[in-house]
Amino acid sequence: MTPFRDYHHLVTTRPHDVQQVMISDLHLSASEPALVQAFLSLLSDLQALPQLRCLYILGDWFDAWIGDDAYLSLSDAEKANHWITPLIEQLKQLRLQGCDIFVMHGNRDFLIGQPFCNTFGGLLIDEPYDIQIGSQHFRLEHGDALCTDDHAYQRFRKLMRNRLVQWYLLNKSLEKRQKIAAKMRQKSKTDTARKTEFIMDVNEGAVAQVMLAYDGLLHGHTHRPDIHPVPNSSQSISIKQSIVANNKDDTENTHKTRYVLGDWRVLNSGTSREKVEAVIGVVVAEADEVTSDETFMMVCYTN
Ligand code: LP5
Ligand code: MN
Repeated sequence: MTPFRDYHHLVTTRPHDVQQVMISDLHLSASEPALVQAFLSLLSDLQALPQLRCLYILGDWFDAWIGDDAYLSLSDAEKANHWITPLIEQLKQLRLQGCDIFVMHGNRDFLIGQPFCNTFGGLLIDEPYDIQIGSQHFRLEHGDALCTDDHAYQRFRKLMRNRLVQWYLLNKSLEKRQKIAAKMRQKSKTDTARKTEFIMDVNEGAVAQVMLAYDGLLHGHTHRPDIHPVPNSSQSISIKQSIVANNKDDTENTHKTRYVLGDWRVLNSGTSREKVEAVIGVVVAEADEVTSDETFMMVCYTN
């Protein structure tokens, strides 16, 4: 049974409670119109939420981003027919309604710049990004930096995040950049086919380390949506002592939580009505108005 709640339930029964929404790994491209449509549907749903104040896009919004100029340098006529333009229009509308839009880099779109985000009034944010949800301190990140067992990827990441390398790449023509991106995709495909699932997941030690200062960690990238309890290492010694002393395991209060957002999936690819599913994060106001607290939950969004 899925541990995630149904998103439309929230829209129809608790629209006034939804305050923030977190998504990642949409991998949007011209070649997957069903995903683009699903994102537009989500944006239209979000516009109907009166209390929504933040939308976070936590990386890999696009399947491959070769530079803002690929879109920004187009003529008005070209932009008018471009698949990205309706997204910008809907995001602009959401922004006008008072919702802040935060964009974080992923491993596919690390070249997104603030100039592109300016087209809809969004803000490019660095990872990790800290937010407070109720009494909980959350860390938001894409998730690829936590996959420390994937040494080949970490070397590639370090290179791609180097400012000088990015400057060098961005100074190449768009055609050349398209070719480089295609080569990278091809190499990544052959490499990932050979890597084990374990290597491509987050490293538990890396997670424990970054979570020392947080109550919750929220990331995407691994395409394994789930909710994981993480042992609270600062308390683990005293818990063990307490278990030994009292012969009772009071671990209930001793874990933090790692939430993994899902990638956006076309469920019935090739059919006339393709359905998309995505596990997203939602922050809702608690029913108790006295505390005016907020809670994070993972919900399944379908269109
Ligand atoms: O992407 P995904 O989820 O399948 O796999 C990732 C890791 N792969 C990547 C590489 C990207 O997919 C490449 C696409 C980027 C396109 C846009 C950028 C355009 C910028 C350039 C513009 C000029 O991130 C994969 C991980 C996996 O997640 C799980 O975590 O394992 O890592 C790899 O596969 C890395 C490889 O093992 C090593 C590096 C391959 C790239 C070599 C480049 C050769 C081309 C040079 C051309 C001059
Ligand atoms: Mn990713």
